[in-house]
Amino acid sequence: MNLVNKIIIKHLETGLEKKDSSYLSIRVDYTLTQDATGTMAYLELMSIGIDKVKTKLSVSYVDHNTLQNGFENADDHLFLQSVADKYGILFSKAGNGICHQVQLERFTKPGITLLGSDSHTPTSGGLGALAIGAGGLDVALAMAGKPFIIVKPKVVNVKLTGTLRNGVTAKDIILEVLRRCTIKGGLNKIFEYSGDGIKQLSVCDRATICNMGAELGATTSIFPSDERTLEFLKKQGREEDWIELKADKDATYDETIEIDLSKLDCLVACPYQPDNVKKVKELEGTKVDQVLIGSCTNSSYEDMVKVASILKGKKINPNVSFGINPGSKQVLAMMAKNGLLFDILQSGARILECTCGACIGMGQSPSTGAVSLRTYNRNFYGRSGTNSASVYLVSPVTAALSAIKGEFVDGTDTTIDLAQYDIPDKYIIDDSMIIKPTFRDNIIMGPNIMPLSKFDPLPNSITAKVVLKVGDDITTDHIMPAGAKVLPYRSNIEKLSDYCYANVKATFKEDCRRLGISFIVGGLNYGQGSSREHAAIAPRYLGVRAVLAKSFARIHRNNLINFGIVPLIISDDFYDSINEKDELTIDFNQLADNIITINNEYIIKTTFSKEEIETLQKGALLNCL
Ligand code: MIC
Ligand code: SF4
Repeated sequence: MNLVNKIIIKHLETGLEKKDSSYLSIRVDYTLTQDATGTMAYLELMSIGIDKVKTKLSVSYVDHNTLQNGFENADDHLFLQSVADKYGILFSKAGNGICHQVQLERFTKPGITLLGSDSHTPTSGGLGALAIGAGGLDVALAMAGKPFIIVKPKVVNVKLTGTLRNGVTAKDIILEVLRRCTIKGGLNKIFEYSGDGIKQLSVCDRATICNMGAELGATTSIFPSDERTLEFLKKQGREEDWIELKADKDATYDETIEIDLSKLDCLVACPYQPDNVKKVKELEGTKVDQVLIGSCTNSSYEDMVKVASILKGKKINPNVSFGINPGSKQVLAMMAKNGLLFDILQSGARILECTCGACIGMGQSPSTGAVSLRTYNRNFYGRSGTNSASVYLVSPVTAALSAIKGEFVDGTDTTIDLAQYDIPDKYIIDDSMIIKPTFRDNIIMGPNIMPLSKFDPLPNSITAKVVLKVGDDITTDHIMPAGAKVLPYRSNIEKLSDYCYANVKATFKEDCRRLGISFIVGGLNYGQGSSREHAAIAPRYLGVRAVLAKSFARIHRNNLINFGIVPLIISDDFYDSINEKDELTIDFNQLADNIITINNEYIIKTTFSKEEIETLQKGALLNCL
């Protein structure tokens, strides 16, 4: 048996007797939320009506909306803290760190299941947990004790052999997986890492790989729990959380990929997708305007040690704006104590908060037409806040070297032996910014926090026009942009919907309003990227009742169903035959039998589960509860 199946079997809600079902119902041990998705998730939790959470552990983080440019975000933080207090949830204050980094450091244990309202929840797979990203409502339901349903995944064995060359890092490994498998390649798959090559990877390296596995569209990624895992947990003072977990010697997999690490180069994901991967060498000499190090992908203490050792005694190129977000208070405190912060500051860096920051467009937008090198995981069009900028994703080693030279430099050009900088003897442990609940019923709701929208049931048939036709790989950032201006409205759908699809079609909201009810047509991998359910709620609020696409990303498909938008998979020919403004009649009379007819002739055989059909018919999952 492989490792994934070992954990799944321990958490199966319905047992193995449902072998023929294409869905699995999994018990959720832990949950996490962050502030940008959390406000909605907790409004939903409140409407479900439980006294306290039923999970073994739930944590609410504040790490995204920390630019308090007006009262809205600060009000959200208070709301989240008061909800956590009432329902028995730990509350990680702003400044304590990025959810995935803190979760890894302080909470995740090997073998647990974790559901998080953030697509990079799989970061905890680096510690041998089965960690899955989902929409806020699914996480709210998990907190209320409901299992989480996934499509039975295919398990892909990623076998790592050989030893990385100096300057080549975990980031380059995941970029290689993305180059080979693409952003569409992971749908309903779990990537399980194995092989001798994993021994050289620390838990933080493994977390980098699992984190960016989200860009494959995968359900999650996971590493075994071994002596490196024990080493990490010991240094976090959590030795007792360790168990050994690995695949059986004769384990079988649905697919296998082999990567010889000794042959791996430093890689870079070019605009505008994380799988548009080239060798850094191919871009050498290209001028760089901005370099940012951080995000939940590459902000661990180990990453910072490598960066500081490269920057020590050097100055950042005068034409480069260089910023750094340590992943957590623990990381920053250790940087301060061990002198790294001094070396980095002296190099000319701007030290930024321990938050998501520029990764979600919360400040640091690059200048017009700039080339921005980031250690992050997403380089989608417009995500940086500057549409004309080109964002490239690289390792911290490549980023630091490039910041000094002012142009792309390959990580292997470093003259420093990076292997000598390994993990510290002990991490600094101080959980004082994690607030324990007192179960007081005193929810604080600022004026920007609006009640949940109400959604009507699905009619038997809808005749309406196509409001928008888009191509392949539409991200949820396209559908519902983030950034400092928009994020404060995550709990105010009416205001938020002003920005829906705004970077794609400026008249989208107006057109939706004029049509009343409408449909969207999309290409392959519709809704990839972020887990934000707002990318379903806002279109639904504007009257969109079905999305017809060639394929859907996992989390977004679930979010669409949860909020009563019917996701329909169409053929290439049918896609080619529909245009914007076309009128379609979609007949839902046989939805219960998984048959949908368009214009009386085009028949779609859907694969909705019984529960999904009920949700769609009732118009939203909350209507079913
Ligand atoms: C992201 O990286 O896109 C985010 C912001 O963390 C999102 C969540 C959100 O939109 O709030 C994610 O990855 O799910
Ligand atoms: Fe935050 Fe960026 Fe990670 Fe999303 S990808 S959780 S915005 S750091």
